[in-house]
Amino acid sequence: PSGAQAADGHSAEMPRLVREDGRYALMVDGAPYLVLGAQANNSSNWPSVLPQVWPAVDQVQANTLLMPIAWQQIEPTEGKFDFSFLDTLLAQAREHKKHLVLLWFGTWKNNSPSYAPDWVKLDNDRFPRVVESKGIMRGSLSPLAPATLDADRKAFVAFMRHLKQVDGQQHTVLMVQVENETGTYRAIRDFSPMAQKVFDGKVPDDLVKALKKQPGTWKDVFGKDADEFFHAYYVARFVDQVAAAGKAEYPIPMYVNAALRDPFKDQDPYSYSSGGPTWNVLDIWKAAAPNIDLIGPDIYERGYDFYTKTLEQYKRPDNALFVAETGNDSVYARYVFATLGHQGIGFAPFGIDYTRYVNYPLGAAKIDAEALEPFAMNFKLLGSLNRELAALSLKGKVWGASEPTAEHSNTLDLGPYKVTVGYGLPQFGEAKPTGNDKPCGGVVIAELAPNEYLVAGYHARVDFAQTTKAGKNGFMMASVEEGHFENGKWVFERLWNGDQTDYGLNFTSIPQILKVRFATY
Ligand code: N0T
Repeated sequence: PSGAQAADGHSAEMPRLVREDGRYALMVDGAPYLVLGAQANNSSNWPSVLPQVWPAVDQVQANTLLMPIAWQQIEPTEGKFDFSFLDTLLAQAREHKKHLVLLWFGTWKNNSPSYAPDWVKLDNDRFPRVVESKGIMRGSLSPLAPATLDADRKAFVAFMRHLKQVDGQQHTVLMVQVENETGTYRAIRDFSPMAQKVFDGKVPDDLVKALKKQPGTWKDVFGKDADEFFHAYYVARFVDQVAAAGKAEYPIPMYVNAALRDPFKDQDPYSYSSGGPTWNVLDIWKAAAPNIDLIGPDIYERGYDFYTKTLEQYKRPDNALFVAETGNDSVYARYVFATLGHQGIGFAPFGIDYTRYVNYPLGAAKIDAEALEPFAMNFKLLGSLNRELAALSLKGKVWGASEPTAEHSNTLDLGPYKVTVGYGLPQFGEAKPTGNDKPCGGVVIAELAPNEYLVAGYHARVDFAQTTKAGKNGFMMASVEEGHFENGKWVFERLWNGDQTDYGLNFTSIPQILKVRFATY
C-alpha cells in the first residue's frame, strides 16, 4: 500500500470509493479494504459508555466501529457547537487501533427527528412535520421545508469542518452515514398544503431524464407509485444537499442506509419507511442523490432467501454493496460470506457493545462474549485476508457461500470449476448433507491465479469439480496449504492431505484459510 503512514498506522491518504467495470473497493491507505464493522447501540454515543463499547468491538475483532454523532449532542443550542464526544471517540479509536464510520443522526433517525435538538424537534412551525392523507400529523419531519434543510445542513457542515480539522491527516474516519434509515412511518408522503402544491407540479426534469420518462405531473408519470416516488425524491434531494455541503468541507465517502421492504412482494408503503431507499426506489435515489456514494441495506431478517435477495438488490453496477447493519444473533454471522460473494465492501453487525441492551427479536436475546463468538470467527478469518480479498473482489475474483435455511448445500460457479459447499456432513466418507444444527456454515473463495484458489471458512465441506474436462484423465488437488497472511505475504503453516482432503475440504468449527492448487494428469 502506498501513502505516508501516520504514527498510529493510519495514512495520509484520503479514504475513497473506486469503481472498476461496475465493481467497487473502498480504498484505505491507498489500497482496497474490507470494513469488518461493528455498530454500537443507539445510545452508546457518550463518553461514559465507551468503556462498555471497546471490549465488545475488540472481542469481535472488528477493524471499524460505527458510531452515531447526534445533532442534539453537537448543537444543543442553535449555532453553538460541542464536539467533545467526537474528540474523545477519535482519541480512543486511535488507541484501540480501530477505524471509525460516523453516523449523522439528524433530521431522520428511522423516520423521526428524535436525535435533533429540542429547538428543532419542538418547533413544528419552523420545522414542519409530515401530514398524512387524512390530515393527521406524523412525527417525521417534511423533506420539503427549506428551514429544516438549512438547519440540518449547517450542523452537518460544522461537524464535517471539525472532522477535517481533527482527522484530516490521519483518516481514522473512513466514511460518514448521512441520516439513519430515512423515510416516514405511517404516511406515504407529506400531504400538507405546502407539499401538495409541489406534488401538483411537474416532475423535475433531472428525474424525468434520468428515468427516461415523458414529462408530466407526478400522477401522470408514476401513476399509483406517485406518492411514494415523490416522497423518495424529496427525501433523497434533502439528504444529497446535506451530503454535498459536508463534502465541500471534507470529501470522504458518504452513504445512506435503508430500512427494507419485502424483497419479493409489493408491500404497501404505509407499512414501511416510505421515501427511504427501499429497492423499488433505488433508481430515484441514484438520480436524486449523486453525492451519496452508496446505499446500504440494514438486514434484520434471518431467512436465507430474504437475505440473499436483498444482497442482489443492493449490489448494482451503480451501487457498491455494504451491509450497513445486520442482526447480532449468531445465525446472521455466516452471511458475511454471501455478502463477500456479492462483491460486498463491508459487513457490520448492529448492537455490538456490553451495555446489556438487546434488540431481540431483530438480533440476539443476550449479548456476551459467547454470543459474539460467531462474529469474532468471521473477523479473525477475514482480518488476515482483508487486503487480498478486497483487491481480488475489485477484479471480480471472489465467490461466497452461506448455509441456506431450507437446503443444506449450495454451488458456486467459478468458471473452470464448479464448487459444491455442503453443510452438516461428516468429515470422513460420503454422505448427504443434513445441515448444521443451526445454520452457521460458510466459505469464501478467491482466485489467485489460474488453477490456484484461496478457500476460507468454517462449518462446511467444499468440493471442486471441473466444468470442462481438462487433462487426459483427471484432475487433482496438487497441494492444499493451510496458512494465513501477514502484511500481504502468505505464511505457510502445514499441508492438508489424506483424510483432511480425501472427501473434500473439511472446514471445522475453527476458521481456516487454505491455498489450493489444481493440476491435471
Ligand atoms: C435499526 C436498528 C437501530 C423484521 C434497530 C432496524 C438502528 C436502525 N432499525 O435496532 O435502531 O439505528 O437503523 C429496523 C428494522 C425493522 C425490521 C422489522 C422486520
